[in-house]
Amino acid sequence: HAADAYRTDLMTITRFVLNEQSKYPESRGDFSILLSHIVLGCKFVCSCVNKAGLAKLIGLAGETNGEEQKKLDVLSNEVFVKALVSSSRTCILVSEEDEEAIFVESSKRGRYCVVFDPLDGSSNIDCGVSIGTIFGIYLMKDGGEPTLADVLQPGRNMIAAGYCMYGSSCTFVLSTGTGVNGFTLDPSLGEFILTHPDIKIPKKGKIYSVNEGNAKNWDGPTAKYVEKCKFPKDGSSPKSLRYIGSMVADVHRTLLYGGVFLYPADKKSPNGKLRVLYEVFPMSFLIEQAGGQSFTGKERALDLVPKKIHERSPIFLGSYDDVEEIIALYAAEEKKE
Ligand code: P6P
Repeated sequence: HAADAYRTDLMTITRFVLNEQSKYPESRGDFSILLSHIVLGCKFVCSCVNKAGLAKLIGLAGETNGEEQKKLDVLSNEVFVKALVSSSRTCILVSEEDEEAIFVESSKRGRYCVVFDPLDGSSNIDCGVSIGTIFGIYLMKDGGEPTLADVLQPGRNMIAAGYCMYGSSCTFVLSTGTGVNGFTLDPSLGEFILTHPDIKIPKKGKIYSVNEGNAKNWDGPTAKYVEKCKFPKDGSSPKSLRYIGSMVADVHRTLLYGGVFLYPADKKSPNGKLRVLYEVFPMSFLIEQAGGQSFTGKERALDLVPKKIHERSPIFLGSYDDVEEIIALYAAEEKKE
């Protein structure tokens, strides 16, 4: 029985990636080494986040108990930057926490460019809501000196993307371009074990996920779509609203249960709120690899070509058929103009 097999034949993330690598005989194992450093960072952050609740008592990261302690998102960022640099497989890092891109010193340089949000949704830590690390990986465009052009590539050029969600369990979801797989941390082993092989998002879902508090500022197509979710005209049941306000948690639910997650543009923020490189692209990559789609209101999200490393974009991602309805509403609006 499959479950028994895994129970004794532990498919760890390391083994899984090495299996993947064996499909590319010319591969020198660089990606496996890079990923193992990302996984190390996630294990460390998982351990800190789980203690965050205790921090008030024992003054761990994120809380001040007299002397200044680093905030958890700053600490997480330092852990990931140091882990990625020490892998000697990266040349540029873009972090949500750093205004400027980090160019790795030449003696420690590799071919990969990693864009990441070390602790997305960190404002939710104090109330125990799930938060996460989100990352995307590009190969540098061509040899020679790394430049910003190596990270200002469309999302479709990513070779891998994933997130690690720190919630009731620590779940690592990864795609290297051939489907999506989920791994759960077994704290007793300190290993991520394959628990969600070959994740596929349902073609249509019963959930919509958006911050309804912004409804006053939505454009026509978004307002029309949400209205349709609440008051369907075809006699079908209304969709349920689920909004956690932590992108990793909302996207993880969408990936597993189906439905659609929206962070639309609005009058106050014409490009929405979420960042292209390390929120929109990695989540869009995963959703497409799981059979869904992701749209910006104008185009396929992965076709966007970023001009700045922290630029934002509206995002509508999830079940293929649900996003198709949103695309049709924006197309109809386009025709009117
Ligand atoms: P709002 C968290 O701050 C975050 O960056 C994402 O994780 C989340 O999806 C979004 O912002 C929530 O934003 O405006 O609904 O609170």
